[in-house]
Amino acid sequence: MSMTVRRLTRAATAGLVAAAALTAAAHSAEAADTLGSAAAGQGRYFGTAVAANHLGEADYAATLDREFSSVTPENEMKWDATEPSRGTFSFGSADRIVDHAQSQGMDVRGHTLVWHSQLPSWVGSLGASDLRTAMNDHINGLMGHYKGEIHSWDVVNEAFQDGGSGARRSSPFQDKLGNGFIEEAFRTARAADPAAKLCYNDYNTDGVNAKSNAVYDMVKDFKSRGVPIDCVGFQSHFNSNSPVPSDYRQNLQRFADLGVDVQITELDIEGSGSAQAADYTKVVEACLAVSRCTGMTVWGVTDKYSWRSSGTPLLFDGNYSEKPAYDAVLSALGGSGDPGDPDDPGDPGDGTPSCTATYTRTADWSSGYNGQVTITAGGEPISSWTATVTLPAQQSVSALWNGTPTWSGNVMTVRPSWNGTLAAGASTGFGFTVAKNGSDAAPVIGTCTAS
Ligand code: 9MR
Repeated sequence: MSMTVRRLTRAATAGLVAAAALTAAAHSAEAADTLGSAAAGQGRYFGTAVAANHLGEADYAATLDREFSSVTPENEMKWDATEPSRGTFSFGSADRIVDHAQSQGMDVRGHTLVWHSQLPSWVGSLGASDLRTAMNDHINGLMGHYKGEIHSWDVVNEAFQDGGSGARRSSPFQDKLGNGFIEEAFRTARAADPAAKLCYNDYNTDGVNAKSNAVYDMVKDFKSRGVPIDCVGFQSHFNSNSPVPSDYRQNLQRFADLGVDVQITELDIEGSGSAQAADYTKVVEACLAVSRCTGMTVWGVTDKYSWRSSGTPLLFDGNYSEKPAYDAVLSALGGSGDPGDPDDPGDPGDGTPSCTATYTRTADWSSGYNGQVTITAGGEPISSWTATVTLPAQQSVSALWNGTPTWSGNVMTVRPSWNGTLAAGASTGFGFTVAKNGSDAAPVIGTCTAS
C-alpha cells in the first residue's frame, strides 16, 4: 500500500478515535482505580512502552487496556524498523500499536526520529549532503504517516555523551552535520506535523549534572532563538548504580522554567517490595509537583518483557499481578486502589485462582509449525485451567499434546489432560502442530481462566 493511501486510511479513522477517547474518559470519571484514570484526575497521562508482538497475548492486552492512557512503541517506530532501506518505509508493526491504542482511546508518543542507535547501516555510509536529505526525509516520512495521531515525538534521542564533559555524542549526524543537526531536525519536524509536541529525550539527565546542564543550555538557546521545541523527556532508568536523584524535582522544574513541558518517558526502577515502591513514589510525586510535567511513561507493562527483566523494574510482575510499586504509584496519583488488598484482583492472597497463557512458536517449516502455550498459575494454587486458541481460518491442527481440546469453528478450547494442578506461580503447558494451508499468521491466545 502506498504511503498516501495509508495516510488517508489513518486520517479516516480519526472519527472512531474521538469516540473511543470519549468512552475512556467516561470510564475514568467513575472511579480512579487504574493508573490512567488516577493520572487523568491529576491532569496527566500515564503511559507504557508497548511491543507489537505481545499484543496478541490476552493478559498483556487486558492489563495494557485497563491501566494505561498512553503508549510508546518500544522499538517499532525506530529507524531500523521503519526505513530499513533508503526511501522504503515499513509501518506494519507501528501501525498495529497505533491502531490498538486508538481503539482503546489511548494517546501515542512517537519514539524516535533521529538517534545514533538502531540505525540501519545505509544511513552511516552517506556523505554529509545526502545524510541531511535522508534525515529530513525520514522525519517527513514518519511524521507524515502519523500526522495528527501522535501527541509528542522524541525528535532527537540521546545526542549527548555520558560522563562529565557535557559534549555531544559521536554519531553519523553529529560527525557529518555538526551541532546544527538537532536544530534542523526540530525545524523539519515542526513543519511535518505542527500539532505534535516536539521533545528532546535523554538518559542520565534526571538530576542536575554536566549532561543535563548541557541539554539545559541547548534548550535555553533554542527557546531564545525561536527553534521549535516543546518538551524534554527524562528517560528515568534507575537502579542501584543510578538511583532516583535527590534533586529530581528541582531538575524537572528548572527545565519547565525555560518554557517547555517535561515528561518522564521511559521510567523503570530495578528492585522489589517496599524499597522499589518508595522510589516510584518519589518519581510520581516529583512529576506532580511540577505543573509542566504533563505525563509519565513506564518502560513496559510486565517485568517478564522488560529490557532489564532480571531487575524486575516494572509495576506488574510476570503474571500481571500488581506489585507494591503499582499500589504506591496508584496511591501517589491519588487513586482509590487499596494497596495490597487481598480482595483486589491480582494482589497476592486474593483467594481467586488465576492463570496466564503465553504463546511461542517452537518449530516452523514451510507447510506447518508447532505452537506451545505455557500456563502459569497466579498468586494462588489452581486445580484446573482453560485456555482458548483462535486459529487463522485456513489453518488446521493435526496434533495436540498435554491438553484436551474441544472445537467451535476455528476456536480451540484446551483444558488439562493430566496437568491441571499447579502450585502458585508454577507452570505447565500444551503443544500443538498446525498445518498452515497457505497462512503463516499466528494464532491468538485468549484469557486463561482457572479454578
Ligand atoms: O527497550 C528497548 C529494547 O527492546 C531494545 O533492544 C533497545 C535497543 O537499543 O532499546 C530499548 O529501548 C531504549 C530506548 O529506545 C531509548 N532509551 C533506552 C532504552 C533502553 O535501552
